Amino acid sequence: MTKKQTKSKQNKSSSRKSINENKFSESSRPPVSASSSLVAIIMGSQSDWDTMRNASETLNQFGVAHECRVISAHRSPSLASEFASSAEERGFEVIIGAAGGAAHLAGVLAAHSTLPVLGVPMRSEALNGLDSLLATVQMPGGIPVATLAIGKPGAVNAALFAVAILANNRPDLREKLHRFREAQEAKIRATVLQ
Ligand code: RP5
Repeated sequence: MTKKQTKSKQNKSSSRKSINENKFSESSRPPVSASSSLVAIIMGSQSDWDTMRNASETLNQFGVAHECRVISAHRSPSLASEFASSAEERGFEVIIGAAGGAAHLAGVLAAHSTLPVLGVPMRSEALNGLDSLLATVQMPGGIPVATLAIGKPGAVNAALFAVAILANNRPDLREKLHRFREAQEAKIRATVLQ
C-alpha cells in the first residue's frame, strides 16, 4: 500500500470514529452513567415491591451490589427501552424483571438487551399469577427470558440465579453459594417434628 493509500485509509477510519463519537454524544441518546451495581431489579409497579424486596434481601445476603427500580413496560415504555439498552454499557450483568397481569416487562427488557433477563411473575388479584406467568414465560424464540416461579419463591430464586450467573467468574460468590446450600440442608436435617 502506498503512503497516499495508507493516509486515506487512516482518514476514513478516523472520520468513521468521529461519526460514531458524535452519534453517541447526540441528544437522541441520553448520557449513560456507569453503575456500580451488577444486578438490576426492575418491577412494573410500586405494588410489586413487597414481593421483590425478597430478591433484594437475598442479593444483600450474598453482598451483591444491585439497583431496584420501578419501570413499567406499558406506562413508561420509553424508560423501559432506555434502561435496558444502556444496562450492559453501565456495567450491569443480570437484569431481573418482575411484573403482574399482562406481564410484558421482562420480555421488553430482554428485547433491548443481550444480558441474561430473569422474569418473576407477580401473584395477580384477578388470576392469582397465572396470567403473569404465561405472559412472562411465553417468549418467542430468539428473545429469551428465564422465568421463575410466581411470587416470593420466584423473587428469591431470581436473586439466587443471578448469583449463580455472577459466580461463573467470581469464586468467592461460588463459595458463598456452596455455603448457602449446606446451611439449607443442615436446617432440613435438623428439623424435628413435634
Ligand atoms: C403490572 O401491573 C405491575 O407489575 C403490577 O404487578 C400490576 C398492577 O400494577 P398497579 O396497578 O398495582 O400499579 O404492570
